[in-house]
Amino acid sequence: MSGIDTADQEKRAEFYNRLTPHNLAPLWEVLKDIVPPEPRSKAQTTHWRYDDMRPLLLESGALLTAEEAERRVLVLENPAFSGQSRTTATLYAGLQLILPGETAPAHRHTPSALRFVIEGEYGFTAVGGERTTMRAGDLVITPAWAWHDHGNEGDGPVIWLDGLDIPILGFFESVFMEPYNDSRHATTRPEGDALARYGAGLAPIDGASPYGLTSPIFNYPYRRTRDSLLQIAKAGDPDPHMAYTLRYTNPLDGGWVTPTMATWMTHLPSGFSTTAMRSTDGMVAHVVEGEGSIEIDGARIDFAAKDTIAIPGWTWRSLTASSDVFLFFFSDRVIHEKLGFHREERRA
Ligand code: 1HN
Repeated sequence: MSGIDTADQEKRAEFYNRLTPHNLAPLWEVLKDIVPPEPRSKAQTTHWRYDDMRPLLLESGALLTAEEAERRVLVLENPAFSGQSRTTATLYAGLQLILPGETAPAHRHTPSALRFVIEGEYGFTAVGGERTTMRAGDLVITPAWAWHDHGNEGDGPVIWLDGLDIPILGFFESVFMEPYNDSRHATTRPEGDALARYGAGLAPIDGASPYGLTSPIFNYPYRRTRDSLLQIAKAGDPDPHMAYTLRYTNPLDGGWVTPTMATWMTHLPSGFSTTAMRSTDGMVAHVVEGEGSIEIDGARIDFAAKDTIAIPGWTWRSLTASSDVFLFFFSDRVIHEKLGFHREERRA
């Protein structure tokens, strides 16, 4: 409030002081901050280079086992939220390492999780009694409250990007977990069962969704995703803003694969640039293949394969590919849509 004289200001300040012991505060002093004309993300644009992270992650592998750590992960912590295990305002991401022969013990928790596989051949995740082998580029889902453990039956390190909705559930003070009574959950179905039942344009004629609000498919293989993107690239020009983009879907309802996190993949052919757009959802971008750059509110980041970038909500973003690029994204868009405040703008 400007243009008031000192005496009035002092009167008001004195009034505010008398409000405090009553646990009261004047809205008019903060109204413009708590409800601004445009969303203002507190998150910072942040770039994690795989070349920097990988040696540090492997160093952690010499310091403690996956069993000791329970989950041996380096959190991609946004500098705006130091110490809070947040990558964007609402999402958590981390790089997880499993060395040959190790087990990340079985447990379950209220947060939903996704894994985007970066390297390694013989890593696996078991979800609710079914195992899936984790190959580079695969999207693996662990639904809320489903038992899951991870292992590595190869002879090299297995590394993936974890994405969880922990800060969202944290806001609702609903984060909790339970350890399983054994390091691995018993296998009750053969590998590939879920993909056969739900991932072939088919679904069981009887029976409810086995994981409620989460997709019953828990591995979306990169081979299929990549093939689809290359196939649609044959059929027409890339969209000016989205290039070639397909979202991962829950086959039972056509919606997003988890109740909180939206996931999609974008392919930019070499030399293509997108026109700037912005949306309210904060996102994490991971470079699967290729090199290029992303401009976020005018600041340019040059990226290489396996890098990860935090993109705050409501920032203008545009992409340029200097080779054929494949980018994996996850964001809190599901929540924005469900609560009716998702907004998007595209520059002409
Ligand atoms: C978790 O359970 C996993 O299952 C990864 O691999 C990261 C971060 C916080 C809490 C639980 C996993 C996690 C996590």
